[in-house]
Amino acid sequence: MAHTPPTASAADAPIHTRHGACNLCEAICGLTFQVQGEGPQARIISVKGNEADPLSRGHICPKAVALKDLHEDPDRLRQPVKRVVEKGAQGDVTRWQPITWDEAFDAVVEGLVQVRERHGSHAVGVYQGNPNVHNWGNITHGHLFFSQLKTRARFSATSADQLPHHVVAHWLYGHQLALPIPDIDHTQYMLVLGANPLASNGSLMTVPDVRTRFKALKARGGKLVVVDPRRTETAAIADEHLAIDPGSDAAWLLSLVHTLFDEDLTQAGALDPLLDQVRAVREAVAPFSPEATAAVTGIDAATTRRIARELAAAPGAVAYGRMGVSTQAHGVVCQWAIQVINLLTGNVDREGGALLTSPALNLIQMKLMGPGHFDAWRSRVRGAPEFGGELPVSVLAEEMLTPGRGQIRALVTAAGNPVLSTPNGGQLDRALSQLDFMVSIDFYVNETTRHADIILPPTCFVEHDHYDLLFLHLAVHNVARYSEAIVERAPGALHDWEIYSELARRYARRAWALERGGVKARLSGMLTRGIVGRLAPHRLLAIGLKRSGAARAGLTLARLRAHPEGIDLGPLKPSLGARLQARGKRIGLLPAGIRRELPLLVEAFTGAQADAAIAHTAGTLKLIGRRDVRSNNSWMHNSERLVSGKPRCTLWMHPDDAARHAVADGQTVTLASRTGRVQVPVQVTPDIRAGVVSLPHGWGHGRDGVQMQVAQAHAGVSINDLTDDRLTDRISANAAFSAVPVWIEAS
Ligand SMILES: Nc1nc2c(c(=O)[nH]1)N[C@H]1C(S)=C(S)[C@@H](COP(=O)(O)OP(=O)(O)OC[C@H]3O[C@@H](n4cnc5c(=O)[nH]c(N)nc54)[C@H](O)[C@@H]3O)O[C@H]1N2
Ligand SMILES: Nc1nc2c(c(=O)[nH]1)N[C@H]1C(S)=C(S)[C@@H](COP(=O)(O)OP(=O)(O)OC[C@H]3O[C@@H](n4cnc5c(=O)[nH]c(N)nc54)[C@H](O)[C@@H]3O)O[C@H]1N2
Ligand code: SF4
Ligand SMILES: [Mo]
Repeated sequence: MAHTPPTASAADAPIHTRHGACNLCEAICGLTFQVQGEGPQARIISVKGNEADPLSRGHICPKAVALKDLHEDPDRLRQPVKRVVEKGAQGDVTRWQPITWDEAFDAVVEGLVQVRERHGSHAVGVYQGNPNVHNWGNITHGHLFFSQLKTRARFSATSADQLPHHVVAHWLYGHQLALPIPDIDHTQYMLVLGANPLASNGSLMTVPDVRTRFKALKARGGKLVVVDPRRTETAAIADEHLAIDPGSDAAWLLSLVHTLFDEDLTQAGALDPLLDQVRAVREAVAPFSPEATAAVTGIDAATTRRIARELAAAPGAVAYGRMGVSTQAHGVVCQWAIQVINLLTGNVDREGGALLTSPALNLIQMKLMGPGHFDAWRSRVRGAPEFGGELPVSVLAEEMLTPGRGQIRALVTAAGNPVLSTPNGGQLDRALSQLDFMVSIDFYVNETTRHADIILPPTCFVEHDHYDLLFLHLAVHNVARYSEAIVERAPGALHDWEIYSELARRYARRAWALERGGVKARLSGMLTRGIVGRLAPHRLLAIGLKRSGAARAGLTLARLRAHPEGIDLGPLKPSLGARLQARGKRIGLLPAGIRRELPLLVEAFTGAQADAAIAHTAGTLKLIGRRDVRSNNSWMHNSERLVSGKPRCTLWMHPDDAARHAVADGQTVTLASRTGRVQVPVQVTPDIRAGVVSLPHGWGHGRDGVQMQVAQAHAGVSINDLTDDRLTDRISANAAFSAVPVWIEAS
């Protein structure tokens, strides 16, 4: 059903039903809202799962209802603000002064242009946070502004997350977004490493209602195996749980590949004719027998060999690894090995294995997203490689703190909270306070944006329309879904895309003389920005559907509007082989970056060094993360209903470790690392591997100047005050959040 037409907006005003989606996490559940009244005063009175949604089938989690809280949150900024510091008797007092949009845009452009004029374009940095990929207006219009900054200092949450997936997809399949998605609804065997979809609702696997899908997998005789140092919600419902030692997954995965060769289990299936360098992989993994790596992984050789056999024998099996194996020292090797396992067992591009999706608007096929490039340049201070034009966020603070040409002196943060979400956030916090100029596009004064000179607040999710440009590429079932805004925005409020459009326009005018290229190139840039900038995302969607051929097949914007619950486009089908062949491409199984890396790991994973490393870390604990279904990274803790109940920011510790450190359940300890220390209550539980402790991320709202009252009352501490910007994936420099050495300090 489409929007019911507006009528009145009093307290006894009629109630309307509106269908939309939830954009908080990758599950993108279909929602049904009850809205009372009309116009900006309308109130959301209920949020439920939409049973008619072909993907989410009525699923919902507690966070969806908090979309209403976000809409009503008195702490949410509704007008641009400027930070004013006044000298008071007790020291400096910071005040946020409301300003007009006109003043705000001019101040932002002026602040950025001045830094660029004085220090060069790379002195202006950009950090784009996670909601950028959940809010389509940022994807359609953000680049109009950011591309003009002509800076290499581009950063995003990608390098605190899934970067290794993109590097491997780029190497193996020729495109950063060519990510085969587990066919969870048809597989007979699923090996899950470092992911907890029961809490996260899936990632790089858009899978609403994952519990029901796992149940169905088991009901049809399939098997679920979870590899995680913690007995997670997902591990608890699995057939088998292997509590691996954090950070050692690469060794274990290499042993699985080793076993596939060693026991003659490879059968590459339909993609076999496209595979190159199979023998080279066989040779490269030869040293990593399950017997040789067992000491490092904590998984005995017989189990490893059995899992390899089970994977090879199942009629449709898939290995899937996410955060826990991405954000560690060997993230790229892990993700590479996972693809190799799926390829060598014939499970890539096979029903029940891992397949590419067929979204109505395919960013790869339409060439709207580039294939990616790796190591085309490196960061100034540490020499970390770029990927796809972005540098890893682990180097952001040092690029601000280290003097010299190219030092970052101004920053734009867009829908991100890097103080709480990036490694060694405490250092970044200090670095932000030293910038010459900072602007944040965000609706909260939070741990990061409190450093901004200007904050530009966009509308919130229920106030704008939505088409999932990205996550429909990652869904376990093909659907197309467009939904209108649920409630009308307040007068004068701007959507993210409008903010970018206006910033792009004003920046181009002011920075005309700084732009590279001749007058003609600059004019054509202005023309594109002028045209695209004025087209709302839904107009671009309509054009995209026409260009992609989807409209000809009946998928017009009008039809999508008529079906806000979504249109079922069917299960995943093999297409990767055909797409590669069409481009004359083959799959080189051993990319140069991996060929160089594996020999360097032999000692650490199998030799005397492994034993030495184990002995060396004996005095410390290994820190890992944790997600809870009621949190959403760092920014939904201002909803009372999501933070009520027992505090969740606790340190999980195994009873053996608690006994060794003489720590009781509930006791507050000081946990320290190279980068910082926090005080946190301990939760003693057998559901974590001995020697490992776990803290959730996204907490730590107690910092001065944060203006989120509910979150501050449930502050918790930030795990990223302990994680380390120097601990990164050896290949991509992605943040390594897993297995950070920490210790308990005597208090
Ligand atoms: N409720 C909720 N849902 C979310 C989010 C949220 O914050 N809250 N965030 C969203 C985002 S942005 C993302 S990217 C996804 C992430 O989705 P997931 O990848 O499913 O995220 P996690 O729940 O963090 O799962 C990571 C798991 O890895 C384990 N782990 C840690 N270290 C290691 C290791 O060295 N080896 C192995 N094998 N396992 C390890 C942890 O114990 C944890 O269970 O979730 C999304 N969904
Ligand atoms: N130790 C550790 N650290 C982690 C992780 C972990 O598992 N462990 N997980 C990592 C992962 S997977 C991720 S994705 C990152 C997330 O890292 P970030 O993206 O930096 O952090 P978020 O908490 O998602 O912050 C989102 C910000 O966007 C704002 N926002 C929300 N919606 C919108 C919108 O529509 N428009 C605008 N303009 N702003 C909006 C919010 O107010 C908030 O300030 O954190 C990473 N950090
Ligand atoms: S699982 Fe929850 S947060 Fe994620 S999309 Fe669905 S309702 Fe929203
Ligand atoms: Mo993420």
